[in-house]
Amino acid sequence: MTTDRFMEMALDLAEGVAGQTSPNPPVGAVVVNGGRIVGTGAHLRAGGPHAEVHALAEAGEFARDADLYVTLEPCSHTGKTPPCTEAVIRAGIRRVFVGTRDPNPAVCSAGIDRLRQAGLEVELFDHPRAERIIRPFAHFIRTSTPYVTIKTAVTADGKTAAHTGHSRWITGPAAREDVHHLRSRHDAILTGIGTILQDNPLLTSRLPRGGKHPIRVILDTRLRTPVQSNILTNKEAPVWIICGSEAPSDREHALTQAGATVLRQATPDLRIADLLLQLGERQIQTLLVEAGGEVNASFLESGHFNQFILYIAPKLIGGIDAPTAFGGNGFPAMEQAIGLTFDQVEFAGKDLKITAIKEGT
Ligand code: AOF
Ligand code: ZN
Repeated sequence: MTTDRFMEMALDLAEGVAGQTSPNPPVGAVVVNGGRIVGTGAHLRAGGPHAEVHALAEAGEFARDADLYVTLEPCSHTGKTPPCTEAVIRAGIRRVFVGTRDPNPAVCSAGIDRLRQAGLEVELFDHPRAERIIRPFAHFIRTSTPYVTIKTAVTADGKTAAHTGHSRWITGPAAREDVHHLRSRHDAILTGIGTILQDNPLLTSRLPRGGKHPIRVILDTRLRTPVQSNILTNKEAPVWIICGSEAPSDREHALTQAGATVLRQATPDLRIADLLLQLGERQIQTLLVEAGGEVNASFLESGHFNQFILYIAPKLIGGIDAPTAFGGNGFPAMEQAIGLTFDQVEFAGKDLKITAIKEGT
C-alpha cells in the first residue's frame, strides 16, 4: 500500500459513519507502523471518543514512531472530549497525514500547529474526498443550519409522474435501494403534506441489512396530517411537524397525542429560512428533501439548498400535464437560473444518478 492508500482507508472509515456523528463530523483514522496497519478507528457518535483515540488505543505500544492517517485535522481544543493532539503526541506518533483542515474555528489550523510545535512531521493532503465528506459539517459550523439535499427521480423526459399522477415506479430497484442508503446517512428527511396525503409514505430507511432511520419532518401549514397516517402509526423514528402560527390547536393536541412533535412557526405561512434555523437548533446537520414539486420549489426559490441528487430513468412518459420536479412559478429568465456543478455522474442499476452541488455552496 502506498501512503495514499492508507488515507483512502481512513476515508472509507469516515464514510462508513457519515450520518451518525451529528453535530460532529464523520472522521476516520489509521495508524501505520513499518508499513503495517496497527490501529484503525472512526468517530462513532457525538460525545464519544474521536477517531484518532480509537485508532491509537488499538495500536497500543505500536503507535510509538508510527504514522497516523486522519481524514480531519486532529482537534486541539477541549470539547466533550479532550484534545486529540495531546493523545497523538503522548502516544509517540512521528508523522501525521491530514485529509483536510477542520473548519471549526476552535480548531482550524491550531491542531496542525500544535503537532508541528511538538516536533511531529505533518503533511496536509487537502484531499477532495476528505473535503467532500465534511461539507455538511463545514456548512453547519458556518451557518448553524442543516446542509440541504434535494433528491428527485424523473423519467428521461423530466417527469416525476404520468399525467394521471401514477408514479410507481419511475426508477428501478438499485436506485430505490440507493435512496434508502441516502436516507440512512441523513439526520432528517423532509416532505410536504401533499405527499403525506397522496402517497401515505413511511419515510424510513429500509435496507436489506438494516440502516439508521432519519427523523421525519413534515411541512404542514394547517396541521392536516391524519393521525392514522403510516408515518404516525409507524414508531421507528420521530416525526416532527412544522406548522404555521394559525394552525388549529386541537389538531396540535391530536398530533402530539399521536406521538409527533409539533413545531410552530411565527408566521401564518411557512418560511424555509425559519425552518432551517429550527432544525439547526435541534442539531440537524443534514436534511434530505424528498418531496413534490411545490415543496421543492420553495427550497429552490428561496435558494436554501446545497446539493441536488437526480435519478434519471431510461423511460419516456410524455404529457404536458405530467408533473416535473419543481413547481412554483420558477424564475423568469435564464440569467436567474440557479447554477449547479455536476459533481458525480454514475449508474444505479439501469438508471443514472447525478449529484450536483449548488454554485457558491
Ligand atoms: C478530531 N477527530 O474524530 C472528530 C473531530 O465535543 P468534542 O470533543 O467531540 O469535539 C467536537 C469537535 O471536534 C468538532 O466540532 C470538530 O471540530 C472536531 N471533530 N476532531 O480530531 C474526530 N470528530
Ligand atoms: Zn479530536
